[in-house]
Amino acid sequence: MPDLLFSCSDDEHAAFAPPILEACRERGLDIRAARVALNPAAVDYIVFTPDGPVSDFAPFTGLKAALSLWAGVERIVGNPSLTAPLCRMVDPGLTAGMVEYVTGHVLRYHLGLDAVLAAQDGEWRPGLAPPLADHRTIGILGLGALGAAAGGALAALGFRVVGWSRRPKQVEGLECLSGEAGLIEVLMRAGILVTLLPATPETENLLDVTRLAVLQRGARIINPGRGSLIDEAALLAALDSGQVAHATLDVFRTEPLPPGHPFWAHPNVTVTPHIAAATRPGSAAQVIAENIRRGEAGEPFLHRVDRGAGY
Ligand code: NDP
Ligand code: OXD
Repeated sequence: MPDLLFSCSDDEHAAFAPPILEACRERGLDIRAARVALNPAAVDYIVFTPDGPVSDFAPFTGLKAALSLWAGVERIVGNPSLTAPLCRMVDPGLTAGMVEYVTGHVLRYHLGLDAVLAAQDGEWRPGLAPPLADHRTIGILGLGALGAAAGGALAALGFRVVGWSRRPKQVEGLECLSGEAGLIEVLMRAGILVTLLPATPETENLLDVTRLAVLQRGARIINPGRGSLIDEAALLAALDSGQVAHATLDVFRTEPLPPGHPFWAHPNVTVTPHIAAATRPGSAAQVIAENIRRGEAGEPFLHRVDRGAGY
């Protein structure tokens, strides 16, 4: 009988433990689950979030895998005490949420919704119809589970979508680029830029003063990836100069975003509190249970993190 330890917050435990145990039962897995490991050496799997108590994995000598409830694993991937496989979360529910967040904020910019709402002042102004989607190029940095899904949804709406990834790849409906030259081309062409990259040493400050300057003047940025992708001072300067017309930011170097942070009061910044896409218990439970089944059957895990690449 595999032993499962939940190392997450109390709220996460309350939301995720019942559907995970149910999904395990559906797979014929009889699981012994605990909040506290009385015998760490007997634990087979740890359901992990950075909000939980476990940060030293050394006592878990029999661990078969750490199963992250989060998609982003930057707070665990470099942990030297974790030698067992690490699997990140790829959850259809989370992906659907990200598609909706990105599509909604792209459409806000595309349709000029802020100006539309502000212009209801009694004066009839015809002739201000926005361009159609096929006149707008959206850049997506990161073509993984989330970037590819968001890009696909935007392409289905008619937008021209040009994406960028570490390795060359093909995503239906998208123009896909890679490498430094590919990045510069995406930045030059994107009227709206969406950043869905993981936080790694390579992506730290990817959007710095030089690369922000490559964007079309008046470009918009939507960042539901990680705060570390953008040099904050460079972004604030680009917003002040009009090089970047507006930014919608969901993730930050420090979370919660401190009350005095300039992003809060900036007229051209929309702050959302890391809500772009939550892991959904029902669908995520299937992913966790499937990985436990695979571990018990000696099959390869789903969504295993490449520790060298950092995601
Ligand atoms: P994936 O691992 O599936 O995809 C990551 C993408 O980034 C891949 O296309 C990868 O390239 C690319 N990439 C990684 N490093 C580089 C690099 N150095 N240069 C160019 N491209 C690079 O991740 P997901 O799509 O599932 O998630 C992306 C991120 O979204 C997460 O890491 C997390 O930070 C964030 N997130 C935010 C949430 C929120 O609510 N705000 C919710 C969930 C996730 P390649 O294809 O070649 O591997
Ligand atoms: C995640 C997140 O990584 O919520 O899952 O940001």
